[in-house]
Amino acid sequence: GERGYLDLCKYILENGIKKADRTNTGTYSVFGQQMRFDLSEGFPLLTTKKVPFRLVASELLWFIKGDTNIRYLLQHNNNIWNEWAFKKWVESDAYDGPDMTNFSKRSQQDAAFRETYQKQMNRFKERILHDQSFAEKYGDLGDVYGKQWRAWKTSRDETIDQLKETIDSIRNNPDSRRHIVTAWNPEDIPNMALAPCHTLFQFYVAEGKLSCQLYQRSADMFLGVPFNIASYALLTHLIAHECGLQVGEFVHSLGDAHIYTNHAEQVKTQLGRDIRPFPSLEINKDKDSVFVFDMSDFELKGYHPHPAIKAPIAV
Ligand code: THF
Repeated sequence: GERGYLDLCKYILENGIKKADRTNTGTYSVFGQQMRFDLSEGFPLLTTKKVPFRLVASELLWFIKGDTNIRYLLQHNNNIWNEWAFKKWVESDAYDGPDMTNFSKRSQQDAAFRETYQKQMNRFKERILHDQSFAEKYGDLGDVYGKQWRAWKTSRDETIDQLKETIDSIRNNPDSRRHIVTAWNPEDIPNMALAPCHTLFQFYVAEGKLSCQLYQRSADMFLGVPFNIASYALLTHLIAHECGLQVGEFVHSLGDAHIYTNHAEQVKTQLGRDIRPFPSLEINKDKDSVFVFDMSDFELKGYHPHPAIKAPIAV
């Protein structure tokens, strides 16, 4: 449960190795950890800080649709993937605005630059929303999650709908040990804005309950992980709902589990807060397929978290 998450954060702050990373931010890092959440005891949306469920849910629906373009996210007022598309845009030949090299770092350190950056980012968002051909070119993140889940390309030029096949196998052959979806497609990685962090997940059916385990190769404990936990918990609920199963456990296995050095203070604030009961999730009973849900089909009951804690995302 949430205690496991907080204990792991504490363990990483106290025992993590100071390690450089792709984003040049610096992290405290450990390798190989696991958390477990019993989904029958409540929906695991952390309560020691407010986690915006709306953003978790719209991102998951975007994956499920097989969409890889941030336009859908922007239409749902979800900004969590903007930086990665923006990076591709400002590094392209077509971009002729002010220099945006290292925009993430510089905007944290330089107020004048931050203003220029925000102006460019807002223009970028407007164009993605209102200019279809611009959106097709620069809103797309490449062969990221949605593509691999729904339309994995084979060497014989066929596509595999891993998510649909996995749901079918849960229904038709629940005892199978092959209910697996993988986003880690080595051939496609050069064509992704970011290599998949949540790499592979497996479902397990026993005693009428559906469990899910995720292997996450790289885990940003403060910003990403609370989203990832809630996202896979929601996916497990949706598939259980479709397959007529109860929810079991979400098992979260982590590779490089890290806390960015510029999140350490925020984590300490969070560690000082007391845990509250998890909310419960209600799903529209009139819909019976994972592929037809929209935002209005989910309702969280009894979510009373501590306030949000702001932190910069590493790009
Ligand atoms: N990059 C890094 N460095 N960490 C990640 O967790 C991560 N992701 C996705 C892709 N790249 C990543 C993006 N997921 C937030 C949360 C999840 C994200 C990106 C950003 C975030 O900033 N959350 C804020 C709220 C933001 C808002 O209100 O708009 C928060 O306080 O939770 C891992 O999948």
